Amino acid sequence: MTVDSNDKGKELEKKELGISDKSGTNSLKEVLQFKVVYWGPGESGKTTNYFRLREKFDGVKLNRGYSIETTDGRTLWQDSVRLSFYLNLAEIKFNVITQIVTATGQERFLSTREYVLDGADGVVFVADSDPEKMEQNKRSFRELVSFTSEQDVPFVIQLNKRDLEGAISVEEFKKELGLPKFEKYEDGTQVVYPTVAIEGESVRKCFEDLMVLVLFNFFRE
Ligand SMILES: Nc1nc2c(ncn2[C@@H]2O[C@H](COP(=O)(O)OP(=O)(O)OP(=O)(O)O)[C@@H](O)[C@H]2O)c(=O)[nH]1
Ligand SMILES: [Mg+2]
Repeated sequence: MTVDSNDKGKELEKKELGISDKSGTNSLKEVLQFKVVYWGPGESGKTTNYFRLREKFDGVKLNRGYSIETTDGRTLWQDSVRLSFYLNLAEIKFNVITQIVTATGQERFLSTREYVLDGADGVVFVADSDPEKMEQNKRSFRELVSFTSEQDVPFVIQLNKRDLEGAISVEEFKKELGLPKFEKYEDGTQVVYPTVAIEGESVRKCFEDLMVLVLFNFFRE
């Protein structure tokens, strides 16, 4: 390479790296950006939800996403991926970028959970259908309510592992958590979303319904 072309190369590099003081034509105002957190007790299926969503929205992924786990498959820090999609609501098409993260359910990492929840625009609470996990479900739910009530963050409740033998009934679960007996709220969202995350059952529906709540909340503010 000659000295000359090397210099030219440097000039080009400088130009490409410079940050223009004019904003681009692609105004950020046209894109709505949100963060959705999967929350719940240890091993209720948050990471499984995350993997199924990543598969279902494979075509709209902005990055590959990551999943940080301990050697025994528990979430150590968080899983995270960003999706870019259109959300259709009342015949209006919204251009949306959503970051999806899962919190760790492990008690000893409570401080990381608060961090993961920071800036959340919506939460999917993933509960476990195992009757023996009811105390953990309740504790985790209380924790979530205390975090979200201050910030008015919308959430939906998912009752996962419906395939388990001896799974708690939806009615009993609602009673334990102090939820209303009816099936749906006036806005059409379900009080509880029964899912089988390992099979991907109802995972997408639950996420989409939350996104609608997130969008409503955004325009209400
Ligand atoms: N039977 C059954 N098992 C499930 C279901 N969803 C997840 N699991 C299993 O439950 C275990 C825990 O799932 P994860 O998705 O890792 O749970 P997590 O909530 O991310 O757990 P932490 O990150 O440790 O808090 C795994 O063995 C999953 O295969 C389900 O719908 N049915
Ligand atoms: Mg996990």
